[in-house]
Amino acid sequence: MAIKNAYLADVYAQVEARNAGEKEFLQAVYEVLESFEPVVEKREDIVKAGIIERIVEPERFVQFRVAWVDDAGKVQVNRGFRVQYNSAIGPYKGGIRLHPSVNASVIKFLGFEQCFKNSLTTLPMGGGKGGADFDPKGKSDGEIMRFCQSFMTELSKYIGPDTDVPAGDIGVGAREIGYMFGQYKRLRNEFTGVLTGKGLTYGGSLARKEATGFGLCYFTKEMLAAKGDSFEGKNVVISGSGNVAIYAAQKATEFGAKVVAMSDSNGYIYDPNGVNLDVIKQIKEVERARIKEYVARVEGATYTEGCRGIWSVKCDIALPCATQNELNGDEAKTLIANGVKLVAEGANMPSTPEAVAAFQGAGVLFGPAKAANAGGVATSGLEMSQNSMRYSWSFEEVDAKLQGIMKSIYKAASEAAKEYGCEDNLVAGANIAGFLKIAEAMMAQGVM
Ligand code: NDP
Ligand code: 2IT
Repeated sequence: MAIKNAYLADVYAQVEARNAGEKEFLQAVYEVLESFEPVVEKREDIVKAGIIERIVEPERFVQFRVAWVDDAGKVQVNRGFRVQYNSAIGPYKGGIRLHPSVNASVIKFLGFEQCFKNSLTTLPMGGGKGGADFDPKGKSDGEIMRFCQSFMTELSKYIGPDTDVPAGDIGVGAREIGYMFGQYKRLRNEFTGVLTGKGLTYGGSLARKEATGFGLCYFTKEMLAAKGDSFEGKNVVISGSGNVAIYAAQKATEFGAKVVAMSDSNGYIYDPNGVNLDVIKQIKEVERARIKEYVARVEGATYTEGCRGIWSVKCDIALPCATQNELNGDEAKTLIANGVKLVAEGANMPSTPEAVAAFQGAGVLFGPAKAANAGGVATSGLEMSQNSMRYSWSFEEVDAKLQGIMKSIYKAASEAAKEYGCEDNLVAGANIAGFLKIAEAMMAQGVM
């Protein structure tokens, strides 16, 4: 597909000129603008108010030096980022990613998508994202702590519980959030809900750890139910073996499916009997080791070097839960040839545009990240509510709210797709539904 509308093509050309070479960011913007053609035709008021020109430009972008001392006494320098993308409907909200591939383009694509995702959750959260090109792999606990403290010393100048509330993403879980929270509290002399994904002893929410993976399966369940189908008896392939992948695997299994393959950046395991999640959790959450270890502990499982090979494993449902552009057009065609019926994105932008087009062209049900993985940030929103009330809900209460939110996201995306003439296209539906709420808020608040 291409952007045919002249006005949208102009907006995109401007974005391309201003952000030359930022390929992930341009990819994310292109996909969204492409789906706005029916909106531009229907909503002259939005065009007149310059909403689309404004929404593609972040409100604020900060880049900073993060210096820290490693265990050998050597000074290390990383580059930190925070993009505060859009605050029309609430304080900036979005995760922090620690991975060597992090750069301005990656942070801006994630921040841009976060705005629409957060809007879809129905909760009052604007969009933001942050991170650093720090590689947590092989670092000692002390090194992780010193990095997180240095990172927060600078980040603390820009965030706050009513301004911008970061959380986890790749490379950032409860341990890193703990160190960052501690540093913020110390710097500000203030105990507030400035971060989400906190530990349960200091303001974290039950079910936040599980929320993205569980939410992905709740969303997938809605997609299947709309076609009179369910998880029962399906073979599922899940890429990654981090926070999102593990809890997606757990819920898919609870729903009666069999998860036959999972991966990390080195390779993938295949287990025809269905993955043993206790073993995966032990390897990944406790030992922080490689997934390769699995085959030494579980009989009948095999390991293949190279993570992309996972898409050659035959399955009914594929849930990419690792990283952006991890599933390309050729890999999509392999999945289709092997009979895949549904793909839902746990990671952010895991499917390339060619892959998305292949799935949609072949009639594979496709659940886009902005909608399908919104359960994590939605539960972060619930953590913020609990922090404001100085109260905690039970696991069951949070999980019930999460299920309700995922249902409403599915409904909003599928209804918007229908209303704007692209029935069954959840990519367009999620983009449009998420956008319209932000657009209304921006128009009400005046030009800024
Ligand atoms: P984790 O750090 O817990 O796990 C990431 C997983 O993806 C690991 O298995 C990792 O393998 C793999 N991975 C990361 N980078 C690459 C890469 N470049 N190539 C191949 N594999 C890679 O992160 P999360 O599970 O939290 O995040 C996974 C995805 O889900 C990301 O796209 C994130 O943005 C998205 N997401 C996360 C949410 C959350 O609440 N955590 C919410 C919504 C979306 P290895 O260990 O070898 O690096
Ligand atoms: O991509 C995402 O939605 C996240 N990493 C979660 C963000 C959050 O604020 O919980």
